[in-house]
Amino acid sequence: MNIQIKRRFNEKELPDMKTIKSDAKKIASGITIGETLFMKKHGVKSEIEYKRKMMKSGKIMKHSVIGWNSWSVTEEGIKKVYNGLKEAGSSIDRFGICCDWIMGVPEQYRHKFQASGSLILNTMEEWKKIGQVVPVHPHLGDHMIGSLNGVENVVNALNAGVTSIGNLAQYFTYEYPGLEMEAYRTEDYIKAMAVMGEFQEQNVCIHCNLDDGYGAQFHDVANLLGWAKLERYVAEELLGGRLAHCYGNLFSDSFLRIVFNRALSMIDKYHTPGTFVNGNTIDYGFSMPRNYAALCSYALPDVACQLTYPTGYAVAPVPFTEAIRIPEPKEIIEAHLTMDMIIEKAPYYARYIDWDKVNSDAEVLVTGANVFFERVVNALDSLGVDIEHAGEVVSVLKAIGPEQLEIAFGAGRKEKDAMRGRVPVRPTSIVQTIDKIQEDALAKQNFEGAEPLSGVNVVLGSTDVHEFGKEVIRNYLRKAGANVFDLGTSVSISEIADTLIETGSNIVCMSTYNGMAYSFAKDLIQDLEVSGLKDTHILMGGRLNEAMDGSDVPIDVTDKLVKMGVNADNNIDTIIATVAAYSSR
Ligand code: B12
Repeated sequence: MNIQIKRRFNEKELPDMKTIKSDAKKIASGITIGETLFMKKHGVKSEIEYKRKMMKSGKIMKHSVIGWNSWSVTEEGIKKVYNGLKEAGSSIDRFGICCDWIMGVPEQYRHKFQASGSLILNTMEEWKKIGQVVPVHPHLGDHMIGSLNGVENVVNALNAGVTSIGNLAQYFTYEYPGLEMEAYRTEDYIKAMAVMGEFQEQNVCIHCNLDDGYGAQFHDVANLLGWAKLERYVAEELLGGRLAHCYGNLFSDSFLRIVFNRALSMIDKYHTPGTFVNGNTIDYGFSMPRNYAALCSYALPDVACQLTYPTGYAVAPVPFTEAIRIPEPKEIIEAHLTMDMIIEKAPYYARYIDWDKVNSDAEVLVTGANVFFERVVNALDSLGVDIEHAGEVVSVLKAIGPEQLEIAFGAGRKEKDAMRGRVPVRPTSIVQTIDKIQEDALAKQNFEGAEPLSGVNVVLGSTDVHEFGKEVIRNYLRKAGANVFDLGTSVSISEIADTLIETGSNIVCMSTYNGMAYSFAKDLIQDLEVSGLKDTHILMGGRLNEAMDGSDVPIDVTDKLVKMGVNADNNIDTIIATVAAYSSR
């Protein structure tokens, strides 16, 4: 087996599972699940209990992501959304409170990181208030577990009455540049899940958004489902928890969404209600009428599926401004009112959908997923990994990575010329979407056989976890003949400077999405000056915004970037001409 394992620590040095579990038991004994206003209103002790009631009564639940940058703004925003919906005769069941990645870092290291503009709970008072503002379930999806601060976050969240905590997926894809604590992180990760496992009977669930982790990087949906099964194996069989999945951001094929929903239910032996089906955010762009249609196109099948097969997944009306910036309360309300109409009309569609076809497509995925799962587990075993040790399993899977897993163990038939050497059982939507963006951009260029960037060295990276913009730019520049040095995601400024020196390049292309375009550019320019690289040309693209001058949401900083000398055209169609003009060939 030709597998490269990029280990960051020796997994055999992790404490054994008995120690992890007994630590978790001790920690759990000091926790009392708090009572939220939501629990009081609905007479339940957990969100899952509520979901089961709603599933029985055939009610569709609704979810919104809330991502403001301070507790006071969040508190006020939550009230505005709740009251605004109430006045309009509508409602919301759960808020996905989007915390900043800083929440995943222990207090003593936080000064080393730049906040990404989402919520940071600074005091115990703020933690306690999460469930005491309005009677809506507070879901903590991001940057709780899988980070460097999982156990502490889980303890605080459970004490506050939060009974769905994530995000299992982020262990695999989110990084904390400059803090190399992978062994610590892995132990903390599995311990945090084991603590939640202690509350399994009280219906606490471990949340995982598949699209936030390695799930987003598979090309074949069958392997993605097999990956979901691996996650279940770790969280449920090895750590005693209950896993609630979430997916959807990257599913633009409306019917694949429901096929996948059915398939996920088929591999869920404990019948844990899912957290939510996220909206298809990838199709959202800058045209509001198109975004409006995007919502309707994904929401109809999502609702129809929940009406026919209630599996507890809340549906998510994504605000129409999704591709521009973090939404304001009124935009969240508007999207809910649109979703309400969809919920009203979905029964007409549900009864004409060919559910036999949906279920048989789902079964095909399950068959593929089982193949992938078995192959991966057997391979881990033969590589000497203790497959009963959650920490060994997750760290080695992370070190192998989705690309190798898919190439070596994918369910698809082998074929030399296929992407990753296998014909997907069913290709993922994201692969189709990215291919289309690239094809459209290339169709507008006419290289006439020549490679306009031949011999040009370009350093490329993304400031954060978003990689698709970078991928498209990389493939595009390479097609034009450039030598692209791709530094990957969450790139640090020192890596950029080092690579510029090593490659002799004078061009940096950075994708940035997390609302830190200005600060990143400012720090980069300063660092390049200090390193004697001030003649470097910087191009930036993605979402060129940042919360500045007291603003709660990110505002466009294109002009500021241009003033600093950064090329902020953010345009794939002009990038070749721009790079050619900058090149010092
Ligand atoms: C996919 C996605 C994700 C995926 C990323 C998966 C992955 N492996 O890349 C996941 C789910 C993981 C994710 C996570 C987050 N996301 Co996100 N995500 C998106 C989404 C839906 C699509 C972005 C994308 O990839 N588009 C596809 C690319 C190919 O198209 P494009 O962006 O238009 O790129 C074009 C141009 O911009 C340009 N371009 C891009 N880069 C470059 C570089 C150069 C040099 C040039 C010249 C041009 C250029 O060329 C491209 C092709 O035309 C957007 C919403 C949206 N619809 O845009 C939110 C969005 C970008 N995410 C957002 C946020 C806030 C986050 C989180 C911080 C949320 C959180 N608190 O956890 C986390 C990130 C956490 C972290 N630690 O970094 C915000 C950003 C808000 C802002 N800045 O105002 C957005 C806008 C959603 C929103 N409305 O809140 N996200």
